[in-house]
Amino acid sequence: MTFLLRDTVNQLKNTFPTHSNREIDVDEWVYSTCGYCSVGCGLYIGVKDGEAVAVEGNSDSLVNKGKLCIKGLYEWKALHAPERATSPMIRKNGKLEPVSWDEALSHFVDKMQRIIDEKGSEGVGIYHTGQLLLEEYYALGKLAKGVIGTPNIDANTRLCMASAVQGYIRSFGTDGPPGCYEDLDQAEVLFIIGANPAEMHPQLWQRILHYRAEKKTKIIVADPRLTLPAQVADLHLALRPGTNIALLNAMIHVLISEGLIDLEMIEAHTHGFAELKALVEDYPPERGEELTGVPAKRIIEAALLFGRSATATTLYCQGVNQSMSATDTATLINTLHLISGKIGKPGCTPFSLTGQSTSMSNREVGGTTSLPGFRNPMNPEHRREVAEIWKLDQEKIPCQTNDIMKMMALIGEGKLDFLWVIGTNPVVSLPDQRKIREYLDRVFLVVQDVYYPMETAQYADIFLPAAQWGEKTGTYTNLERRVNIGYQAVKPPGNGKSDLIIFQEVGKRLGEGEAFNWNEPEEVFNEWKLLSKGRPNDMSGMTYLRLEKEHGIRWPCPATNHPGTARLYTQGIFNTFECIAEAYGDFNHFEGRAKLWAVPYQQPPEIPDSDYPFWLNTGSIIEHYHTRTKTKRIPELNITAPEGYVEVNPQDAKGLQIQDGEKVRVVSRRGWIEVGVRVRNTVSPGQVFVPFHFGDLDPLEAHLKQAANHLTLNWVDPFSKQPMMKVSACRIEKIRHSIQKETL
Ligand SMILES: Nc1nc2c(c(=O)[nH]1)N[C@H]1C(S)=C(S)[C@@H](COP(=O)(O)OP(=O)(O)OC[C@H]3O[C@@H](n4cnc5c(=O)[nH]c(N)nc54)[C@H](O)[C@@H]3O)O[C@H]1N2
Ligand SMILES: Nc1nc2c(c(=O)[nH]1)N[C@H]1C(S)=C(S)[C@@H](COP(=O)(O)OP(=O)(O)OC[C@H]3O[C@@H](n4cnc5c(=O)[nH]c(N)nc54)[C@H](O)[C@@H]3O)O[C@H]1N2
Ligand code: SF4
Ligand SMILES: [Mo]
Repeated sequence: MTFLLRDTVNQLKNTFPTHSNREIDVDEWVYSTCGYCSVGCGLYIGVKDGEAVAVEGNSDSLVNKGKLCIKGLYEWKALHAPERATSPMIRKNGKLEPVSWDEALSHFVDKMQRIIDEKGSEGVGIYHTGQLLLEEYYALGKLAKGVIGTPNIDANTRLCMASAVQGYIRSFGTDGPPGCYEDLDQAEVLFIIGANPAEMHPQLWQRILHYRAEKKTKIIVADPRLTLPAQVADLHLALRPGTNIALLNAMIHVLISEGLIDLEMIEAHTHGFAELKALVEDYPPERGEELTGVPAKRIIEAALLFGRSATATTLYCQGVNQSMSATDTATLINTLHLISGKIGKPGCTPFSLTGQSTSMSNREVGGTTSLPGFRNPMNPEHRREVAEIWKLDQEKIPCQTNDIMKMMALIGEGKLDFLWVIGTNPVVSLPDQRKIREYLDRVFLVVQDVYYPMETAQYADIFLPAAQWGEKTGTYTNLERRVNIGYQAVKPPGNGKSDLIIFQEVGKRLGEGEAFNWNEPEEVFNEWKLLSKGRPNDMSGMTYLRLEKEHGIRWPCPATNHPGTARLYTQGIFNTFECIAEAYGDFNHFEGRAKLWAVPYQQPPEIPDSDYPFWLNTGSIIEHYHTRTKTKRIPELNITAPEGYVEVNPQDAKGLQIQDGEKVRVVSRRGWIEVGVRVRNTVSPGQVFVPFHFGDLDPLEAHLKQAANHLTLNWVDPFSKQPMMKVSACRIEKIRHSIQKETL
């Protein structure tokens, strides 16, 4: 128990509101938005003699009211690291050598053009991120789909939000979280399934705790681990990994049998109730218990708490999106809210927690599967509208795009020869690393990042140094659809250029100078606004000035005197009209009704057995952000978690005869890692948890073998193509005949 307490204290300390920085001597405070998580905290960057020296929370921000978590507070330090990339590089004689921008981009475009001539545009792939600015995704989408015309474009949002997006589309016709932060304040019940906001969305969690103290909000947490939210919840449902569907079906069974549903809503605004009712008849709470391991009486208690409350909001994140039946789970969460009438009104919404600071922006402007404005790439009218504003050839725009795991397979098959990786680090973050590294070795690779060295650059043929957060101007959409602005505070080091400028230069070199001829980021925003007009995510009433003055505006905002929109679907009219919907599917014919999905439980493709007896769960911790390119360089963050580790339950540690701090080997069917053990009762017996942040190809860490994704499964959700990183099987091996080093 002592360890649990120590962790809890650390976590609380880390999420504590910041003190004021205003006494720091600066020349200027520049209005901006946090570049880490999707909560979207408003802040100012303090600049002294042209350098960032501090960050201060924006006390007028409606999101965070001046508070920041420890990551946001120290974000300015990420700009200063000695490993900031300052020059383009080309691999010569096996080594990346500095070259001019002209040489790097000429080589880049020549090589790309040669591959297009040989294999068609399908020979080229682009894999980007959730961490650029809206304007940059817009420009990149235009370049990839309107100029290059490749179907091979995807982003790390595939690993993150793809299932939530597909869930929204399949339930409501288009993407977009229906609710807003006020719903968290007002809900009588918060159902947190597969999310750990205390560590991952810290200021949102502070807000939840604040209103809970006032309003006695009841909290239900469904998570296999005893996370901080689970520790303070009224009800913790410690379900077996991969069993979300079984839990939700059993809860819906109780709601229907107890009559805790909204028949008026169901009849007037939805389709598919009969199928749902028939399916959940097979999921009485006792069957729920059998499949999930959660006692039937707890499942009933959770359903009654949810069903009897006047208002309830469900928060979910990677424990849904990266778990078994991910898209189905997202649709079932939407279904739960639809049948209970808990949507489109205060305190009531299904709410996907987005991950990165601008992954919503990427979704909005069509950076991956869709076209700008949540348009359907299969719909000829939507394609025509986009091509018209782009002034580019409609025929080039791909009807369908490939996800990153498919792109990797195409490299393996010799069909994709050129890959441009922008703002993501797949050599740490993609599953089944052995194969990923083989593929990256084979392909002609361009890496565009802000640090060098970094893991993926080990495989690069060309490296392009980019400007990062604080060094460029543009917009960020947070997880409640609030668009905010961040202004450039300082210059990028050396010869670094903003991603936007790099995309413009590539567009010009490909002969489409006119289409990329913007002088300022706001000109890009203005072009995008034309495409957003009349769409569900209409931003045509926004200007940079308004965004700053009003501390962000939530879409839709169709006119310059429109205040923005707190909640979607308040009239029960959904976007399932064929002319609006973001994809084709049977829901297209529902003419404004939402679709209720009936989905059976399916067992994960890999479960523990005698060779690999433990459930392997991977995820994030508060100290680090993703692959740590920023956070490992910030001592205040790195100090409590400098190396990879595995959490093991005390009972299992005893059985395996391993001690806290001992280094062990964690082995799966795909690979192994060697990391220190943290003996914790935050994980249940039979389960282990490995944070995915740690890599092993940065020269500083090359002696370690610690990337969780050596272990994970290459298995994607059939609808969203999102890899399932939360559920697989492993074993723990004691390392014998070696000196045990205390790493923790
Ligand atoms: N400090 C920090 N904050 C971050 C990030 C970061 O790297 N560091 N990343 C940001 C990004 S991009 C993202 S996507 C979010 C991620 O935020 P979260 O999704 O909240 O974090 P995870 O740790 O990935 O997973 C959440 C929980 O899902 C649980 N889980 C695993 N399997 C299952 C299951 O089958 N069912 C259920 N119900 N639960 C399960 C895990 O035990 C874990 O506690 O955080 C964002 N915020
Ligand atoms: N096993 C397992 N794997 C996971 C997860 C998990 O829970 N378990 N979580 C997944 C999730 S939710 C996510 S979101 C992914 C994240 O995985 P990645 O996208 O690989 O993680 P990051 O470290 O954020 O990579 C961003 C890169 O962009 C660089 N960068 C930062 N700002 C800029 C910029 O402005 N321009 C450019 N060009 N580069 C920039 C950074 O230095 C960094 O190298 O990992 C996924 N992988
Ligand atoms: S909660 Fe998220 S947005 Fe706010 S300061 Fe922390 S990392 Fe940044
Ligand atoms: Mo994410």
